[in-house]
Amino acid sequence: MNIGIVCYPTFGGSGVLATELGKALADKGHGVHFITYQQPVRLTGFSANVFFHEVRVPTYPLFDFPPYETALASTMVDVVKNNHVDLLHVHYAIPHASAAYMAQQILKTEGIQTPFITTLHGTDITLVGKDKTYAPVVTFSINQSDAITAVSDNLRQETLTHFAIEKDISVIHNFVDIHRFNKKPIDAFKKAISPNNEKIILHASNFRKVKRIADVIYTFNKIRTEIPSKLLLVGDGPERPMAEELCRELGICDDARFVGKQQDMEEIYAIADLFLLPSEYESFGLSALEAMAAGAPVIATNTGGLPEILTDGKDGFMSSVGDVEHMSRNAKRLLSNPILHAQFKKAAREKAESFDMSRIVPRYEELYEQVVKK
Ligand code: GMT
Repeated sequence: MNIGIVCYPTFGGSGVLATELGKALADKGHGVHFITYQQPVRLTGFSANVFFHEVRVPTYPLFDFPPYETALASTMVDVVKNNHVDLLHVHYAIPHASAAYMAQQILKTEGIQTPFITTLHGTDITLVGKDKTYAPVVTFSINQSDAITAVSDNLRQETLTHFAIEKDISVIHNFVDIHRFNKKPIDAFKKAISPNNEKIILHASNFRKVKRIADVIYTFNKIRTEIPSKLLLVGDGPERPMAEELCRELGICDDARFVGKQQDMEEIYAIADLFLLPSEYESFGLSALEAMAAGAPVIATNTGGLPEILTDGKDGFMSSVGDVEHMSRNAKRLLSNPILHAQFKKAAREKAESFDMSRIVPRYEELYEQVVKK
């Protein structure tokens, strides 16, 4: 099958998931055409079955806001016509689903039937999509999709609660390549971060408000009073200056290290003793799953789809949003007890195995078969 994948090319979870899905499909022999404004960050290495089509948005003095959605729809039309694309799979509703609908209508006028599938990832529903400015278009384009998927039961429910959706939404959870995330820690790297064998506490995100980065830092500040530890912060985004300032105020700059956006996440997860994800909301929490695949227990909030991955008290701990006292207490309990920590590490890895790509990717393939046959 030839599949057009539309996604954000950045480090965000939806782009990462879409890229990993495309690579997995290409490995299984499908032709995969990525359509976006930049090469997706996780699209590295060469595969004969992978194609990248850049969406160019010509500027013009009249445009205060260059019309990306129009350029995207036109590029979709071009890619479908010239590459015998069987279906379009768009990740993140805004503006990808409405652009796909537009492309579909244009193609129809030329006698080409191209179904499109919309995968809802989270903030396209829970934050941005709900905004009155976008909601009518989001609702319409989701309803026009030939199939809709959501990355967790929770996100499916959120979508049905906040939008008038007339079609079924299938839940297909995020997945992970458990082989890729099963790396042995690189000693030199571990030593660079924790020279005296301090515990390594990891957080990775796009540093947006929803991630509650301040809670990461407050939790760590409480942990370090009892457990010699280092905080490793991976990623970048609008909350980073605030986070750096907070570390300065608390006087913990020597123990908290900001390393920015990173490619080889499997090497980083491998040295982590614990992963912190105190988000306000996570539709799923792909970073938590990747950490678990690397054998890092997770301390997270009991929000959104996180309870669908984590089992409280077995492979991680869950707390109410903002309860840094509870999060730090659980972290200290885990990090001060090597036997308990080892049990959690094993359980985290086992849990991640149930989300391995070998189990989840075929679900997308089945869906593709269904919509193409319709
Ligand atoms: O985590 C982010 O803020 C990025 C965001 C995105 O859309 O790029 O991630 C969302 O999609 C991921 C992949 O499906 C999920 O694992 C994340 O939980 C979800 N983020 C939120 O719901 C905040």
